[in-house]
Amino acid sequence: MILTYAMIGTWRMAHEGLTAAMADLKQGGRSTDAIETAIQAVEDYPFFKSVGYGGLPNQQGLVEMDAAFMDGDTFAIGAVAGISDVKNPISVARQLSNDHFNSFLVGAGASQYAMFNGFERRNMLTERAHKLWAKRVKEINEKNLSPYDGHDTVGMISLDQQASMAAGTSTSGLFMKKPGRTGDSALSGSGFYVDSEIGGAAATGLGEDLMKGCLSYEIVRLMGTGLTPQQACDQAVYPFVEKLKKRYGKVGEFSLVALNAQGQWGVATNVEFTFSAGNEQQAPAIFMANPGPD
Ligand code: SD4
Repeated sequence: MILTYAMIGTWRMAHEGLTAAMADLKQGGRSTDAIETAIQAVEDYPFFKSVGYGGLPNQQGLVEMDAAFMDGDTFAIGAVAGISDVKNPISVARQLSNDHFNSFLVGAGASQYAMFNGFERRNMLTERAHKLWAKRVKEINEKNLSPYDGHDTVGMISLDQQASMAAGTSTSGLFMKKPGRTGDSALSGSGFYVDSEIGGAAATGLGEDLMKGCLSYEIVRLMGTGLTPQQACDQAVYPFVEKLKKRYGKVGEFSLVALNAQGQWGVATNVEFTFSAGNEQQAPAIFMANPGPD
């Protein structure tokens, strides 16, 4: 059966934005708008500590964010990495997707673009995030710990009633990262990918390892051979996790979500993982996925 609209998003934090965006999809809203508004809601909420306002700062106490937007009809992509002082990185990424040149901007160039193009500026460091950062700095110094602890991305895929799909991601990246460090979330094929004729996928987890496998693209490619989203997630993710363990010696946390052009979804993860999803048949809900393969 063909389901006419659907969305999936990583983590519990996706749920409210996704639920509101799905109500628009039900009324005939477009996937591109659904992705932007749903991710904006996550960016704006101060207590999601790894995305947008209230996000986890880098080593120097500055919130540097990565975000990307992809239109599954045209393959247009816009992305920013290491952007700061901008309220909604996803909206900057979406606007950049309209340009054939200069569609992926980093660091000061990305922040300047946002400023010159009238995007709302905001100091994204909340008091709470600053306290977490100061506590972590103290712990690292006292106990000689690895600084890298804590990171999550909101990644979403959407299908609308016109059969158009879109994808987006947004994150403040790895807590205590070095200034300028970029993960997978802004990288096409690694953090996200979508083709309206097939489906889309998005990732969350340790970007340094996720980008070794280009797993979002691989999931879409496998769905294109006729696999269901769940089969494609299983076949792309678990063998690669094993390969990395064997050949690289270790592997970070990986969770990927996928949605196909029929509105069915799938998930693969090597940690306990929550996600939000819904389609025409099923109201948006929060699901829990256990580390696989089963
Ligand atoms: C990154 N993939 O910057 C992001 C962070 C993340 O769960 O998703 N963590 O590496």
